[in-house]
Amino acid sequence: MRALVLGIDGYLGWPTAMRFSAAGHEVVGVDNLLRRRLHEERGTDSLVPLVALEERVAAWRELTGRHIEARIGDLTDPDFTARVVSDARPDVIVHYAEQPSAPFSMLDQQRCVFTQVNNVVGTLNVLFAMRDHAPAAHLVKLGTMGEYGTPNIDIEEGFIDIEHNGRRDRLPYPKQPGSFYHLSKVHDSHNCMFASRTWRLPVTELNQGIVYGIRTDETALDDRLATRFDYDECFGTVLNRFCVQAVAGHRLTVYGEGGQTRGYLNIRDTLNCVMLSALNPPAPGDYRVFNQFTERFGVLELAERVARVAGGLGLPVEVDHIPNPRIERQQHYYHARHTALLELGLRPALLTDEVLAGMIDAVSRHRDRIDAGRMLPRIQWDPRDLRPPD
Ligand code: NAD
Ligand code: USQ
Repeated sequence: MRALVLGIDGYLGWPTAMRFSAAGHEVVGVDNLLRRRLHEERGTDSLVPLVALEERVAAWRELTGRHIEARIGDLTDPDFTARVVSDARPDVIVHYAEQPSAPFSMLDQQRCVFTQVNNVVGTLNVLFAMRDHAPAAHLVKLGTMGEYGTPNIDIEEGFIDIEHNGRRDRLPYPKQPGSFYHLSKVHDSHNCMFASRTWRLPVTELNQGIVYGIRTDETALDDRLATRFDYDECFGTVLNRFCVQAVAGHRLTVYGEGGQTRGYLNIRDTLNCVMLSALNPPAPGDYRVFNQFTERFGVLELAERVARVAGGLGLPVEVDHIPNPRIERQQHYYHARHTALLELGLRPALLTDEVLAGMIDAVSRHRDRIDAGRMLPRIQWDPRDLRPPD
């Protein structure tokens, strides 16, 4: 395959590009380095040191003899996006290139508008570029489980059969997202579904849960191939944050009651799911949705597991309940179907104590880079709840 990876410099994009390249596919990638810029702006940084994108690509070539072509540019620029898609002539486009942080999108009006414009306009430009230059290409678009929210009924994979006033139909599953970021993904989903139906584009939407993990087969080859690993309140996801907090000896920051239940998956499974989707494309005009996670956990349950495993490694740490800066249900029903990827052949890498110990160990190697001032959240969903920073 010729694969175009959008967001190649990101947490998931870089390991994905290497995985496709390792499997013998041709890879072109695009990034505007937004994620690195936002960290600079906020004074935060990846726990794992990162080399520049061009150095990553050069190291990959030096170590494997394989070439990845990386292009710097912004998908919100329609001419750039059209040029990239036209030049790359992709069979598959893996689209990660968005602003992925819910707290960042809730910071203020400017960050909210930026997130929605960046994500929605970028995706629209990709869809138009496909229509004009690569209508047979398969779009694998990263959505998120958070699009569905936490309804009091089972969550299906994208669509639900509904009977209403004696008639039946299969309709898009209702969306009740919990942040302006998650809303941007809902808007994307609608645009992708419409473009797929209207222009006969094959589209797979991967409604992904929360990703954890630090290593893949390819990132482990050399320090220069490492992917980013964040633990600040904006860009760090919860399990990655808990592992860093445990190593730093910081009380684990469970927001509120901790009954918030979500789907989770190992970064290794993100790569497997994306590859399985790419190798099994839908027909032209088909828009399908896969829920991409392997296990569900409550936040308190995760914190308690991290504390237990860290304690066993000689890192005693306590679990703390701090006021929840988000507006979200803290005790709720959560049961989401996730069988489509299993049926395609996914063999999940589950979160065993051994995996958790491996993450904590990998984090420990960079303990001198941990900024303890970055553990407590300051961004409030409702600014009337503003408290002075600790
Ligand atoms: P990331 O920020 O590390 O990666 C996204 C990359 O896209 C960054 O390198 C960024 O610079 C680039 N980018 C953003 N806007 C761009 C633009 N307009 N033009 C060009 N490049 C642009 O984020 P991630 O954690 O790797 O997430 C990747 C995707 O997966 C996102 O779409 C996110 O919504 C989704 N997702 C992530 C998770 C998770 O837990 N990490 C879970 C579910 C869904
Ligand atoms: N949480 C804590 N303590 C913390 C951090 C978070 O209790 O220190 C709680 C949050 O309140 C929330 C849950 O943990 O209930 C998950 O938070 P998160 O920051 O790990 O994840 P979220 O904001 O939902 O966003 C992340 C990614 C996003 C992706 C999403 C998948 O940043 O890109 O879309 O996970 S999902 O949640 O399934 O929508």
